[in-house]
Amino acid sequence: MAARRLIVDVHTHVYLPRYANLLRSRTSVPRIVSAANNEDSERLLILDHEPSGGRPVGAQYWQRDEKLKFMDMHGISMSIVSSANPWLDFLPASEASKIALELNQDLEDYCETSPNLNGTRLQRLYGFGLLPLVPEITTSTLLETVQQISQLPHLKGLIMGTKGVGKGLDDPALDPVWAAIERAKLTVFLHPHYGVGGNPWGEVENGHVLPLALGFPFETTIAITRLILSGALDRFPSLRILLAHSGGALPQLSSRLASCIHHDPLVASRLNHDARYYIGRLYYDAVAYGSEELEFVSSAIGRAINYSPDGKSAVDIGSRRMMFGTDHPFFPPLSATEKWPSVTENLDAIEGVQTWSDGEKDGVLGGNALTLFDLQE
Ligand code: 5CU
Repeated sequence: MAARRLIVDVHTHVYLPRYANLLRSRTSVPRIVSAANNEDSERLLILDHEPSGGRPVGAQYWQRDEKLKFMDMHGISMSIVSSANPWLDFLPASEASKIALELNQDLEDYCETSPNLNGTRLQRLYGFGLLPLVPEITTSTLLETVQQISQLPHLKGLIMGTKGVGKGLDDPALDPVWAAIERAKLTVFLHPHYGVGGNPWGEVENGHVLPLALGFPFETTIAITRLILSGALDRFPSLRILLAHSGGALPQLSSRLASCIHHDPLVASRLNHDARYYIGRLYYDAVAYGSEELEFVSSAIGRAINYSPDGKSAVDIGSRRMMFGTDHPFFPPLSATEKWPSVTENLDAIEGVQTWSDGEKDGVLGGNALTLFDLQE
């Protein structure tokens, strides 16, 4: 019988009970509303123009047992769980700083008390903490929160949106935060929430398709490109950033980006490397739903070695920087089915990459995450 592969999900979310209660207490978006004071009828409103009063939400979004059941159903051994968007973006600084500390401790408890991975000292759940990244927060508060996360043994990084403290990820005010994250060897999971543009170039209603399929990945693309253009990846050469949705359009546009930089002395003078080098400095989830897309991303990552001056800080095997994810509890099946198509499509996509060896597929399914998050038995 073939050995069962170890599968680690690096893109899986939770609204911790404390956060869900915060959303329930609100009268404007983001919020959870209940039509009849009954948990089954709750609806989530987080994006602009949620259809028909929001989407149904329930235990999948907050209960740990449901996460573990979902993992068991899909053969997922371990998950690195992160709070779902929009995190604390809508809170004033004083509230955001307090609840960030509380949520980080809640997530540590959620992971620490999770079952062991069979026959090992590892747990099945680890987490990404969060920072109170809102306007008017002080740098010292951000640094204290980085410190808190680094001392919680089951938190291996932090999830971050694209706004920084209101001026984007290329805001020089964030430099001490990047430095602290780098020192603590935490991984930043960069994730979108706002999308790009509401309804440019058309007016026809398309539900959530445009914001989720295009707006989310384009938002990530712009945010990480700004960070690259600021020279931050040169200033913080060991900073680890994991990009949601396989890096959006960044791998596809990286040669065009390199050419535009080359023609613009303002930016070119800021950077130590060709833009294609930085593609190999980043990590990517494998939430792309297609083998061809995964293969392309891994080849763009692998190409970075050609632009690496010392051959050290980039990998030539691009798949080593890619990791399986599900986006649970989002994209549930539309009708009763045993497994979620959003998960099986991503598993099939990894299996179907023609140029990856079995060892590379094992890496993307789980081994690469164990290495990145230092989860050795
Ligand atoms: O379906 C959605 O709205 C989402 C979301 O908000 N966040 C996410 O990570 N995936 C899907």
